[in-house]
Amino acid sequence: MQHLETNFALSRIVVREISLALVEPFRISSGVTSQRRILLVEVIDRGGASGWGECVAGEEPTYSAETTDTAWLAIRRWVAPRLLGKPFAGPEEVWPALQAGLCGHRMAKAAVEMACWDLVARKTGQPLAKLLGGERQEVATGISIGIQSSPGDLVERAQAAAREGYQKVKMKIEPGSDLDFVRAVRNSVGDDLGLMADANSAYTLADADHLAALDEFGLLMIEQPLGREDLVEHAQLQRRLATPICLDESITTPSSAAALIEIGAGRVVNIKPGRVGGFTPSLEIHRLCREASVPVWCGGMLESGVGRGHNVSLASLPGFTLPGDISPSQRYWRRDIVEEEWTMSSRGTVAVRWDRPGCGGDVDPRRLETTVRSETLR
Ligand code: OSB
Ligand code: MG
Repeated sequence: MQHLETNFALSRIVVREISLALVEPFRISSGVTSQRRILLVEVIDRGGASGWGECVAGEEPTYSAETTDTAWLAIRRWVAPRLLGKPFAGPEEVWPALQAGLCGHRMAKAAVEMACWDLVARKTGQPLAKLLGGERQEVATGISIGIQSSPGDLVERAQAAAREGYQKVKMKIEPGSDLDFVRAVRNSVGDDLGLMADANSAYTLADADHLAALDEFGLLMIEQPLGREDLVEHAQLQRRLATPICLDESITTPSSAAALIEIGAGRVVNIKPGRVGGFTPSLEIHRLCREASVPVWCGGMLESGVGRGHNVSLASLPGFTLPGDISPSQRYWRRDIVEEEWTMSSRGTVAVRWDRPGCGGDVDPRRLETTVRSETLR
């Protein structure tokens, strides 16, 4: 018999920072990462059930204003005190409690909010995918390849990814490493492989003609060419490009997704639950986009197996019709921190873990040996 009581009250929140080396440095237009400083959050309720979350904030304020350090501060000072001891009827009540009178800090909020969803999934004996309304048995997988030193190096990476079965190859671009790189890859892999480029805000509207030259390569989309606040400029750019624009950094709330739809600032949305404040706002963005027939896919932030489990669970929802940045554990880590590493089939899919409660990423306590600091909030 399953217990389907979704109510809970948190007695403790444990915050941990772990240090994990990427198997290779990951370079994007806004910075390079080789050693991740990952915040893990464990929420424990009065009955002893627990759930895990992962904060996607980076080490430096390059992708967003939030960092590992600001998230640590925000969680202990403002996020945790709003939740500890308070009765919730279900995980969907957490987001409103974190919104009222607490601006921003969405990555910090998301880590805890998603841990609460995981807790309720575990406590009620169901996969997180089910609790979220997911349907898919497996999710389509893409790879995100960092900026390489030459088109030849990028071609090698892209060809290897195609051989491994990835359904989509995303190339990071920036001024000086764009047209020649994308052309070389398209010429080498042929027309059938889904390709896209991600600029992480490296361009301005003055580059519109230059970006329009990407149209001939038949990209699935170009991700976040302009600044995070530049919704209007993205709409202007979209009118000059055949290639669909997908927004990442600019989508921080359901309102920004609604704005994309309303003004045509893009035709695709990258949902990263860790960027928008958690699952409740993610579900709202997913709903808005579905209503408007805007396809969404689940982005990644170089997560460990915990955040990956959350992303896989979310990507099992029906509106996620494009391959996500949800690569297998091995693409990032020599050894992931979860008991069962995430793997990819030769068809480029990752299986949703319908066979167990929670997000599917169960932390292996022995792998927390790289903990740099931890604190129990009560
Ligand atoms: O722009 O999608 C991005 C990683 C860190 C910060 C921003 C981005 C990324 C990625 C990595 O593209 C995707 C992944 O986790 O594989
Ligand atoms: Mg991106």
